[in-house]
Amino acid sequence: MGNSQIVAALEELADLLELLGENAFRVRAYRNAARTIESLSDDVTTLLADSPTSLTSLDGIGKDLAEKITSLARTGTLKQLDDVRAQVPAGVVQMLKIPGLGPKKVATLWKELQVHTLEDLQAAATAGRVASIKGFGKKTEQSILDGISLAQEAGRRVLISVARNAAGQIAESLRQVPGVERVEIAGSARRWKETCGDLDILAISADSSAAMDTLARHPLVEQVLARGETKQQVRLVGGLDLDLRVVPPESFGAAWQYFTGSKEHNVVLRRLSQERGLKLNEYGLFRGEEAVAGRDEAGIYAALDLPWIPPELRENRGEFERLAPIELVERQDLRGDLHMHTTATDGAATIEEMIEAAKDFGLQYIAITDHSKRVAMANGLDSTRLREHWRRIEAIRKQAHGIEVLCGIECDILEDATLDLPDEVLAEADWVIAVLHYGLRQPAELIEQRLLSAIRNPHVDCIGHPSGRLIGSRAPAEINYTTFLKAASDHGVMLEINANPARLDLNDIQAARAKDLGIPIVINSDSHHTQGFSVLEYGIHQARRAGLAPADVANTRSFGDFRKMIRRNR
Ligand code: DGT
Ligand code: CA
Ligand code: CA
Repeated sequence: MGNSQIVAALEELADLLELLGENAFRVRAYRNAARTIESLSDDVTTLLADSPTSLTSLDGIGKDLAEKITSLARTGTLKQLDDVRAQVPAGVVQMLKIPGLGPKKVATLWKELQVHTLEDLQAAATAGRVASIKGFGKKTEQSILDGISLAQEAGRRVLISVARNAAGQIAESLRQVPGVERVEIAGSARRWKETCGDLDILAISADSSAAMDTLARHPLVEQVLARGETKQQVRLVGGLDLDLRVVPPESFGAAWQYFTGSKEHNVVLRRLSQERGLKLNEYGLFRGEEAVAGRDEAGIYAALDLPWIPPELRENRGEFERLAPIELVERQDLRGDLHMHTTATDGAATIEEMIEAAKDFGLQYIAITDHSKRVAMANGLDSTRLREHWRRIEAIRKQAHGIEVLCGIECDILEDATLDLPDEVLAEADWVIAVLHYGLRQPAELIEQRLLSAIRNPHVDCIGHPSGRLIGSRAPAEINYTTFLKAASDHGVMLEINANPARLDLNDIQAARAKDLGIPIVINSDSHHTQGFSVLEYGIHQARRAGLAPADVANTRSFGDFRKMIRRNR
């Protein structure tokens, strides 16, 4: 077993023991050991090969733990883990994925209510039986109900960042294999869908078995699920599956098109083929026995009188009606980033460091937008601290060359629909993003009131991450997008696509509606450290999925032009 699998096994053991009521110190010892292994730069297997007793010299690892880790590293199994797994139903383990439920609470639910599955728990909560347990109120019961559907999804789909990362690493190592001519990512990861169910990779190779051997041995691969002549399916560490298909060069384009999907897009494409007396499948586009296209993707679209359609648009959401060549925004088009944090609130870098990092990233202008006071756990700014912060930014930006810096604020829209800072302070800003952080579960009418009153405030320039969702862990606020988008359009308020891969908020569908209404979109990183700008890529692809051209994205403009578009400057 590799280190990451050992870490996962120790974590699982700690969770299971805690569910079984094991002594808290023992449980913590396993978790600490997991952290220690996680931070090792060497493989445990290598350490053990050097010296069988080397593990006990590590922080917090005694003889007993060292034996367990050795067993995991050498045999991939641990008897104790198998024993405790047998004592805890799988459904109870799944309950740990419900946001806000730790092992202690789950153990209580399991014991008190005799629930063994998420469905059991859902039924118990619906019947009000959860709220009747000591330490669980009505509120907890409701949040359990909300969380169950998230828990049911968790583990099934991963964020696009996780998917692209894993697929990218694996594609890169396959490209190094002798005989491999070409490797490409397909499926939802190529379409940059916000979550992916599994990964799909295509290769052209004279020697498919060499490629498959390499995949089987890849450090990210936990298990080979199936292997044939042209197809291999593996499970990655963390549970994501990956399909590798080795295809001949003459049908690569057809295969890439087919396995990129989406299914819905492919259904239409097949119908268009049939209407022309052609047959389309993953081997090519055929008239009778004769292949009319298949080597490259563009050839297939061309044979059907279509422009090549960018993968992000292949969802059968109107892409077949767009006859002109499609121009979508690209990473290089982006010149500014209007949402980031510093050490003044919950960022990890100073104003100077963020400016320097933004410049290194190639940005021409930024806005520093720390939190307002309501976000107390992030040390949010009140009027006095905010004004001091702005004075500091003004002094620093005078010294900064080659980049423009706006004095901004990420201002909370409070639960009562007022803003977290007084108008006269907001009036002094260069740029105000208003956001919902708290009260996301309010009824739709209240959410609507909050968003509309923020938009009606003349000092608000932009609404940030409108729905507040965290993909897979926090449900979006219930927004009436019709009135929300109309108001933004009427008042000249920009809307953000927050590029954090767990947010991607606006989502693709709402961003497309915003475009139709002519609302300028800003794609922002929401960086909290100097490496944070790289997520802009995810925002760009979400914008592409929404069909946004460079002209639809305000921060593709020059600084001068962007500044003129800001509501307060018009
Ligand atoms: P995912 O994995 O759920 O995030 O989504 P995809 O789109 O990657 O779906 P997946 O992995 O099941 O299949 C990859 C592509 O292969 C899919 O987008 C389209 C194509 N495909 C798979 N099964 C079918 C099918 O039954 N009919 C058609 N037309 N295409 C299919
Ligand atoms: Ca897939
Ligand atoms: Ca697949």
